[in-house]
Amino acid sequence: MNTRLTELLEIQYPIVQGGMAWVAEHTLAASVSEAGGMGLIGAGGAPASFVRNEIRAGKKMTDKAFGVNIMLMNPEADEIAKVVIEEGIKVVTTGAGNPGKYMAAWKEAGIKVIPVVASSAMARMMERAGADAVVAEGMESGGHIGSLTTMALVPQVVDAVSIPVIAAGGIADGRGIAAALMLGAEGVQIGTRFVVAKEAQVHQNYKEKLLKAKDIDSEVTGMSTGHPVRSLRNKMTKEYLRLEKEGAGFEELEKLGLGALRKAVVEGDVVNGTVMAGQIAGLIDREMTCREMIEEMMQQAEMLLNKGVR
Ligand code: TUI
Repeated sequence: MNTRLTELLEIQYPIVQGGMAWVAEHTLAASVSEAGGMGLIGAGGAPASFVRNEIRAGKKMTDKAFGVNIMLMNPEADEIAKVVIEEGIKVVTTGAGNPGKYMAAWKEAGIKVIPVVASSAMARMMERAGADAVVAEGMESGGHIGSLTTMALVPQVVDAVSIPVIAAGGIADGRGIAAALMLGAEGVQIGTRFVVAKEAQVHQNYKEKLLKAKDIDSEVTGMSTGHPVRSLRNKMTKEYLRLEKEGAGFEELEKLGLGALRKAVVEGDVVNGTVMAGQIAGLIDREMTCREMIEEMMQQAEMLLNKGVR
């Protein structure tokens, strides 16, 4: 399937992998790119040196291009912005902020820049700043979220800009991909489903919690701090929400959140850690390789788009 996005990124399928902190390491990124999508290493909250090592490890696994997602609240975002240039990365997506100040240097280096946006105003601003495409990410997504749903956000962003739009949030199968294309998107970003990819170096406890999750099992914490985060309900989210209700301060809440994602993804503590996942987790019930996932999703999407029936 060809869209302006597949042309822009020179990929076979219009599927971009979410830049998930801790989860999106070089093995996952290389596997998604090898399977014909655009894999990404998620910088998350990691130091620039860690990101550089991940990039180098990814290059050893594949000759295909993969990108880097830069979470802009990372204290080392400025250094990571330089690392992607030095390492010859061709695609950068950004999250949780405005990447405007890096845009000129990235464009100069020939990098395709794809900011994640949560509103049409932000999409327009990014287009003016030189973005090559945008990811319109709805609040069905896991992790840090905006306030609009994918269904409402995507067509409004599509109308607001003329660059390609990538839909994200709540997409994990061919039906979601077909629906996103119907809304005017030219590609999709998929996160939650790739967490349970066979290649994903994620603790088995995390994968199992996600595989068992039902549609109503995610919760949004951090509304009061201005950093809303969607994750699967557990002791951690209950405690966080209780503290928020009691009016706990920003510092106390941030302290509770700090390191909690790593605790779940790497150490497998899915009770006290943060198990970020999107609302579509309920649809995902088995581990598959990235290639199996991508081929199954694209086959289903193409059948729906060609025939208009399920
Ligand atoms: O960034 C994400 N998802 C993330 S980042 C993350 S790491 C983290 N861990 C704990 C607390 C906070 C973050 C986990 N998941 N998605 C992309 C995204 N970006 N969603 C929403 C936005 C966004 C929101 C507001 C982008 C820009 C924006 O406004 C920009 C501005 O500053 O004007």
